[in-house]
Order: sequence, then structure tokens, then C-alpha cells
Amino acid sequence: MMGIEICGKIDKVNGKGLSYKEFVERYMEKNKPVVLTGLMDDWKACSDWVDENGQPNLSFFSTHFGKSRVQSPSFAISDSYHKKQNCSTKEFTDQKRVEMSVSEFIDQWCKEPIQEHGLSSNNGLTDKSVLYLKDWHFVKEYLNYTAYSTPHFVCDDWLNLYLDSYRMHRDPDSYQEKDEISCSDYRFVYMGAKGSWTPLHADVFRSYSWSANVCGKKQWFLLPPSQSHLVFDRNMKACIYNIFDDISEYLFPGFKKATWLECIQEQNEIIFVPSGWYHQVHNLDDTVSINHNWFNSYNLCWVLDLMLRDYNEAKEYIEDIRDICDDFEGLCQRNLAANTGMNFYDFFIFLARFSLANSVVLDTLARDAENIAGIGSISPIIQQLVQNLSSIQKIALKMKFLECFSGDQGFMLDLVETHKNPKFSKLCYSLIRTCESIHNRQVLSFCSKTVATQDSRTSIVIQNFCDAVSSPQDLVKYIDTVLTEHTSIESSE
Ligand SMILES: O=C(O)CCC(=O)C(=O)O
Repeated sequence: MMGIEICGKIDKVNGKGLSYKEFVERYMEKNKPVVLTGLMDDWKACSDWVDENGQPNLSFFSTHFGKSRVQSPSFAISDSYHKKQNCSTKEFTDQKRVEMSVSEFIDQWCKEPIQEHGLSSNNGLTDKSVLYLKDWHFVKEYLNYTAYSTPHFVCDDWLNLYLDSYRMHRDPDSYQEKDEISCSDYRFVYMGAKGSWTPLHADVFRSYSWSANVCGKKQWFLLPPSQSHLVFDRNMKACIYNIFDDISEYLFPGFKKATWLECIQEQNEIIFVPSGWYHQVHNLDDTVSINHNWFNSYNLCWVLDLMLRDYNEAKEYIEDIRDICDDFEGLCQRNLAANTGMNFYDFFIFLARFSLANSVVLDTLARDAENIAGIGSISPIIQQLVQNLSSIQKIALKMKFLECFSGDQGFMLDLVETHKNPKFSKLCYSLIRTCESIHNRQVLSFCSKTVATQDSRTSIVIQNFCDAVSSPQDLVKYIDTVLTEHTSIESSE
């Protein structure tokens, strides 16, 4: 491959022969990519969205989902491999996006069949435009059409689970109704003709992602996080946009030293992209894929690290107006939310609500362990809830020292109020279902009554604590109380 050094391939493993524990130990915990096969057999998307010739069933999309409004970046296909250009440093930019309906997107796609990988009659210097439909919130838009089921390997997804009940960030000044879908979750459908591509990037929140090819083929180039500095310029500000551009050695002195993993992802294969791996992706065929971003106890520290970095950058940027600013910290938090998708307060509220959900479910299961015993051991679920809480506690400990939590922030999470809210019950149910799916146990029927009715027993941990959590320090203490309570239940049995 021109210009870059490929040093290896990515493991391809049949998911049917892999246990969840093996997936965690070999890939999730080690932050190592893998391609999983054999996990999409019963997906409706794999029949409905693919025609008899194995091509994307575009008329099915037009007929059933044609009215959806979507974002589609457009660009010259020759950008992807062949055109020499001087725009290799598009910091903070993505491909230019145009809003259109799915029907319009498909009409355009059908009008412009693409030639071989950008190799056109004039030496690849074609300016033919290829549209790529990205970040379509398909699941949120079509709740009654179950196109696929998330494989259990990748379902411990705190981000989407939380967003099914709450919003991550709502800025009252800039809030718009249309944000409702666009900020609603991180579950997407991508559709692009052969030659469409995604520039080099690491994922939002430094989350994990998984991407499943329902139709078509993708080529991935991945760079381990230990080498991410090599794709930044000498000031560590701008990131390379397209690794196949003619990259200036003066501007990007490290780039030549980068060693990449390459992978061809075939139809019906799912790639797991770990946290902080920079990657560039090319559609080698007309392709439809499903893509989720997510985080959990294994990569939560990546999310905080990114936020700390982005926060320091946001602060540095406006340092010279600190003295004339009424609420400098507030402005930093607003800028952080605008650039990163959430600020420290949003992240903290998320951690606090999620801890409360874990503690309520833990409390219910631990107390009902005897009744549930008939269905087999629930200890893997209990262990997971304890692990979730411990990982949040570690993050809260690091957040204790942040400037934004030093004074009276004027916000708090009322535990009793939160617990009474139906949104919170929904979060608890989803958490239980996730645990069931990961550990292959059925426990929902044993906990649903207590979760739904906010049985007083489930509030014991709350009652033993104070009523509200308003700082990371409180959250650390709250989790301590929950874990101590849990240990005492266990030892009394
Ligand atoms: O499929 C693509 O074009 C990009 C997907 C991607 O970047 C991701 O899953 O993180």
C-alpha cells in the first residue's frame, strides 16, 4: 500500500466458538481489535437490505425508509487514493455534510455509478462526487422494525443504555427540537457506494465501536493508541485527514514511522474497534453497515482522559479572557460540551445515575439471591455490578480534584427523586437485560416488581446514605456505602 507501512493483520474469530469471558480477556480488556464472524445469521437486515444479487436493496430503503432525513457527506472520489492535494490537515473538520432524504440519497446513488476505485479515464483525477450516508439513527427512528440484535459480546453498552432514558447534554440556549434525534443515541446505519470513505479519526468520547457489514466490503487501516502522536503535526494540534495524501515530512515528522494494521472486512463480519485507535475506512464495494459507539467499565478511563485533554485545550484557548469573564469555568464547560459532546457535569450526572441503577439492581438481586437460586448461580451478574460500581468509583476519585467541582456548583442529583422517575426504572430494566444477555441468565422476572414499584427495600442503600449526591466525593462515598452494604449481605448469608 503506497505511503504507509502495514505491520500486521487483525485476528478473525468465529464468534460462535468464543465465550464472553474470552472476548473480554483477549480483546476488550487488552484494547485490541478483532473481526468476529458468525454473529449475524438471524438479522432481518441481512435479508431485507440485500437484493438477490448481493447488492444493497436500494428500492427497499426508498420504499420503507425513504422519508428519513439524513446527513450525507459528499466529496470527490479521487480524494480517497489518487489525487495529490494539499488538504491533508483538516483539523476539527469532517467531510462536508448535506442534509437530504433517504430517497434523494438513493436517487443520487443510482444516477452516478462509480468507476473502479477512483481510477477514471483521466488518471484518477476525476471530480465525480460520491455520497456517503453516515450516522443515520436508524434504531431510534424505527423502533418497531428490529433490523438486528446487538451481539452479546458488545452489549455492555452504558452509553446507549443511558441515552435510551436520558440526554447526555442539553444546552438551554442552543437547544433545538431537531437535536432530539441527532443527539439521541450512538447507533447508526452507514450506506455508501464503492469508493466512499471515512477520513482518519479516533472515535467520539474515545469509545469502543463495532461495525457490521450487512452488505459489501470495507478496508480498514488502524493505528494503535501508542502511535497516535505520529499522525499529528509537529505542534501536536492537527491530525492527518487522509493517510494516502502526499504528507509533508516537515509538517508531520512522525508519520513515516507509523505502523498500521490492515483488515478487509467482508459481508456479515463485525469489526471491534477498541478505544483510541485512529482509523481510516474505505468501502471497496457498495456497502451498508451498522455501527455503534459504546463504553463500559473497561474503557471508562479513556473517556475521562479525553475529557481532561479537551478541557485543558478549551481552557487554554480562552485563557486570555479569564479576567474579564464573569463565569470563566462555566464558559469552559460550555465549550467542552460543544466540542466533545458532554462536559464534566454531564459526565458526572451520568456516572451518578448509572451508579444508582447498578446499586438498586445489586441490592435487589443480592437480597433475592435465595429465591433466584433455582435458575443457577447469579454470582457472575453480581460480580459485574460490583465491577461496574468499582470502575465508576475510580473515575469519581480522579474527578474529585477538578476545578469545576471545587465550589458550590448549584446542582445535585436527588437520589430519592431520581429513583422515583419512570426513566430511571427503564434504565434499571435495560441494565438487567444487558446482564442477562451477557451472562445468559434470566433474572428480570425476579427484580421487575421491586424495580418498578420502587420497593422500599431497594432504597435501603439510599436511605443509609444521604438524599443527594452533588460532587464526585459524594459519589465515592455513596459507592463505598453500597459496596459495604453488599459485603455485609453476602457475609450474613
Ligand atoms: O464505516 C465507516 O466508513 C467508518 C466507521 C468508523 O469509523 C467506525 O466504526 O468507527
